[in-house]
Amino acid sequence: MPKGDFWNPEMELLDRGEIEALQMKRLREVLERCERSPFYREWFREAGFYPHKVCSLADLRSLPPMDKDTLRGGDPRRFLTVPLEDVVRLHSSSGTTGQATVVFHTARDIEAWTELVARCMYMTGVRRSDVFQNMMGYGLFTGGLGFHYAAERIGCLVIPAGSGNSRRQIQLMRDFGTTVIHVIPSYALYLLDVFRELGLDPKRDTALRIALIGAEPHTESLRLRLEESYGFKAYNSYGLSEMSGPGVAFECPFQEGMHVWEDSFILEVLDPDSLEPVPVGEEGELVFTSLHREGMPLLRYRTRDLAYVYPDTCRCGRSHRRISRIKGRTDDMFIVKGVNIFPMQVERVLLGILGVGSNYQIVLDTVGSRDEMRVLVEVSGDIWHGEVRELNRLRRRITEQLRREILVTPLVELVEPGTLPAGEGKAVRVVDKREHVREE
Ligand code: DLL
Repeated sequence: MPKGDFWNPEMELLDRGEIEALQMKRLREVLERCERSPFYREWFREAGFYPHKVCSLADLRSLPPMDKDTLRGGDPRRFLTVPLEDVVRLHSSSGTTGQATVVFHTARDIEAWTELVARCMYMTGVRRSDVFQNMMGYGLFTGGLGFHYAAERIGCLVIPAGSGNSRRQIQLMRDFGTTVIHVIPSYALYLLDVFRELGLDPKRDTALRIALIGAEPHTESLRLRLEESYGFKAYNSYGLSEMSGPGVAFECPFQEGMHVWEDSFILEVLDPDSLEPVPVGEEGELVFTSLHREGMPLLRYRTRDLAYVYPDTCRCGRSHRRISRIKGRTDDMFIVKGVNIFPMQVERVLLGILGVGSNYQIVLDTVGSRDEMRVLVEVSGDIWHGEVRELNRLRRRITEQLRREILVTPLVELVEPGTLPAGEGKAVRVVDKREHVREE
């Protein structure tokens, strides 16, 4: 039961020594469990890794880290450490089938995840008297259901609004006195325009007091702009579907970095090239080991996300270490409207379409306050010099096939062969001019 300012004081108030002892105990259990999975048995054998010999967290480092490609390479059921009958749900990373990674959950996994997200929400001040409007997509994406269950666990009145449908979102907020929203930051920014169009001022015309924002990179200036315009406090929320989803790291009321729940995850910050730990305070790739997942534990999972660990302890009294905002990624994935997209998905679609030439570029921009994704596509010479009707048909076909693949509708512009930059070194496939992801 929650006490005072803490949802789970027993876990939240562990000191460093206690956290590390608990991690070691849980790690041993996880490693033992992993030996039931065909994938891990093979992974351990290939690496010459003997789980029962692990006596310290440092010993875990003799196991090579894994990444999205490890997960994608074959049947995801081979990671299971329980019979399939014990699995009650699957989720996958936002994005689409080609790139999605599937994660299986048992009932106990869902329970542990719910508790973690409830802990995050409660930490920011969400209480049972709140009206919580969940403006994130429900479904395979973990943002919707992850928060839904947690908010119900706290006892909020939950409005499962889902994403999109801006006018209705605003109507719901006003009709039911929404006090807390869960929203993608770029969408929260866009919604301000809709408030304006309706002649409304969110500060005056809503009861909003807290926003939980995450699932995509954003800057401190974006947060401040949202806080100022809406009159709420906005808390950064980090997670990834491979580590269950949201609830991995979250800001406390001091809003200085996100606490990683180290009773549930082992955090490593590694140099992405050497895979050696970087000194505290230095930026590196976040690598997580899940400690509470029973169905499909993941060991040393490379997130590709870059951040650093704060050297000092937080004034809030929690010793769980804090990570900075996500500074970028080591791969070329980008996120538009909360959806993870790889340039290679775009390329695959383009190259499968007759009439598409040899070069393309993805340009991301902020228009008004919304993300805009443009795909510039060189077409073949005969199409370019042919009929306008054919060009329009090709543009529609590309748009539709891209939408199906990446779940976002881009603006497709067809350009003359030879007009896009090419030839010098690596192709620049993505030009990101968006305000909310640029470093301030
Ligand atoms: O985005 C889980 C989530 C849902 C987190 C709702 C927060 C709120 P995926 O779809 O698997 O899961 O995408 C994970 O999104 O590796 C980061 O690159 C990025 N990301 C998530 N949260 C943040 C954040 C969910 N607060 C990928 N800041 C991660 C920056 C974020 N990037």
